[in-house]
Amino acid sequence: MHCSYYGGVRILSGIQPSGTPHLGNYLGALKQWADSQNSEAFYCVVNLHALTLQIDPEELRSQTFDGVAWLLASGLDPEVCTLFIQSQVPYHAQLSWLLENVATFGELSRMTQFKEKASRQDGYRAGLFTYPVLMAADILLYNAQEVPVGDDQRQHLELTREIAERFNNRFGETFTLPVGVQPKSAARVMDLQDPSRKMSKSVSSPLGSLSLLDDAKEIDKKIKKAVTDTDNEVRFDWENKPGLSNLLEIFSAFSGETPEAVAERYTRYGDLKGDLSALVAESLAPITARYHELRANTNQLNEIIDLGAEKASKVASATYERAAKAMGLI
Ligand code: ATP
Ligand code: LTN
Repeated sequence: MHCSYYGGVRILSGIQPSGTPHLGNYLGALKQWADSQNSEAFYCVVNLHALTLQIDPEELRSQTFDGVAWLLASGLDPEVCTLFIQSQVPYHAQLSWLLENVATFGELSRMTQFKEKASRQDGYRAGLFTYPVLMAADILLYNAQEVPVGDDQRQHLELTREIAERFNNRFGETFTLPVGVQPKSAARVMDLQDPSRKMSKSVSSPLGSLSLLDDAKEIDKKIKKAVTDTDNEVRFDWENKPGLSNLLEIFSAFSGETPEAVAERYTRYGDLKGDLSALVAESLAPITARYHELRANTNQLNEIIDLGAEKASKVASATYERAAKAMGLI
C-alpha cells in the first residue's frame, strides 16, 4: 500500500449501506474519496455486499439512499466523479461468479474479516464467504489503478490482485492490477472504548463509536469517556498508549498537523480531549447539515443515481464482455 494521490488516476472504492457512517468511515474513506476525486474516479454504495448482513429489505432500500446522501454530503461531486449504486450495474454480480471460479476455497477461508464475522454468528450466509470476490469484481470491472480504503481492507485488496493476476495468466491480459491507497492519518480509527479494535458499525459499543449523526454533546461525552491510560503523559506512542494515540490521530486528521505536533502542545489529557471534541463537532456539523438537506430531496437523489448507473455501466459492460469472452463464454 502507498499513500499518494495524483490526478487522472482510475480510482474505485465502495462503502456498505449498513447504518450511519462513523468517524472511521469518514476519515478512512469518505474524506479521502472527496479529496482525491477526479473524472476517472468511481465510488459506489455496495448494497449487494450488505445482503451478507441480517438486514430488513425496507431498511436496506432506505439506507442505500442514506449512503448516497452521505457521500454527497462528504464532498463527492457527481459532475466530477461517478457515484453509483452497485446493484444497478448487474455486471458486478456477473463478474463475481466468473471470479469465484478463479479464486480458491482455501484463499477465501484465510480472510480475517470472514473468520471474524463468521465466528460472531450462527448460520452465516454463503455470501459472507464469497464477499471478497464480489469486492474484487467491483474493482476489476473499472480497471481501477488505485483503491482508497482503510487499513482493514488490505487483505481483500491483496486477494484482488492475486485473482487478477491468475486470471490474466490463465486467460490472457484482461484486468488492471490495483493498489490500495491509504489516508496519511487515521487509516484505522480505533474503538474509543477498546483501542485494540477498529471503530466499526457492527461491533463497536455505543460509546466506542462516533456516529456522523452525533451532536456536539454526544461527541463531547464519548471523547471525554474515551479509554486512555493512567500515566498522564501526552505522547504519541501506539504501542504503549493506543487510546491516547488514537485521539491524537483523529486530531491530526482534522487539523492537518502531525500527531506528534499535537501531542507537544498538551500536558493534560483533559485539555486535549476538550479541544478534540470541539474540533470534531465543528468539523462534522456542516457535513451533517448537508446530509439532512440532501436526504430530504429524493428526486434529486434519484437523478444523481440514474446518471451514475449509466456512466458506470458503460465501463463495466466493456470489461465484463472482455472477461466472459476470455473465459470461453458465448
Ligand atoms: P463493519 O465494521 O461492520 O464491517 P465498517 O465500519 O468497516 O463496517 P464499511 O462499510 O465496511 O464499514 O467500510 C467503509 C469504509 O470505511 C472502508 O473503506 C473501510 O476501510 C473504512 N473503515 C471502516 N472502519 C474504519 C476505521 N475504523 N478506520 C478507518 N477506516 C475505516
Ligand atoms: N469490503 C469493503 C467495502 C467494499 C469495497 C469494494 C471497498 C466493497 N467493494 C470495492 C473498496 C473497493 C468494506 O467492507 N469496507
